[in-house]
Amino acid sequence: MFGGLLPENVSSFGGDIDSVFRLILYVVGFFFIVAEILLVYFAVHYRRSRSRHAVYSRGEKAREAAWVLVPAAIVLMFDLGIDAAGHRAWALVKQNPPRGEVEVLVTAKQFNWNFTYPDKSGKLDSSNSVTLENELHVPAGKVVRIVLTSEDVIHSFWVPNFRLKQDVVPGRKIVAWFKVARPGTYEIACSELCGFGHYSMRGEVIVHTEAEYARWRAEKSVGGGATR
Ligand SMILES: [Cu+2]
Repeated sequence: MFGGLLPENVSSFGGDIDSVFRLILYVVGFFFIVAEILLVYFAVHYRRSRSRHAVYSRGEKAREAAWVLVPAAIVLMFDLGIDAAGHRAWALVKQNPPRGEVEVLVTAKQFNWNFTYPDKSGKLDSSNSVTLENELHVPAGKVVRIVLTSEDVIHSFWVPNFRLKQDVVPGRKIVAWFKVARPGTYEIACSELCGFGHYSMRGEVIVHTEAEYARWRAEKSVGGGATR
């Protein structure tokens, strides 16, 4: 249904996010079509005509209220259904991040993404840790845990192909994660208007095969255990 409309999903939880998108599209789409059909029907059916005159109706309070309350209750039921489905996806993606097999510190600043890797002894914040600009290298098939922080304003870390979007807030360290099965290069964008260079705040996630990633780590002196 979304073929071609959304960027290809490559992350482990992307399918769950897409099913929430689809559910919302179906529910909202259904009510949109019903409302538009009724709108046109009423406009045509009750148009001004010589043979019929307008009537003054005092109405009945209960019946009038029912016309509002019954549809409101129906819409609320659908809404709760969307909430329940959304909550399942939310819990999976945001609430209990799995233990990371690779950990990277992401520092956003106007208008770059800095990715810091642990040094040989596994420390993320030492003077030997390795920092790359706008390039996030990760292995395929592993849980990658990213810790997001900002040096200046609020940014938002967005990888459309992963269905991952997380605000990056100065003064806070927010954890996010992803797991991607297929090697490839995927675009990172900032999705929070953060200043005049916001449009240029982009980077790339390069998902390597495990062997390639090990080579890359050796080359860059990135530490942190076999994968972490
Ligand atoms: Cu930004």
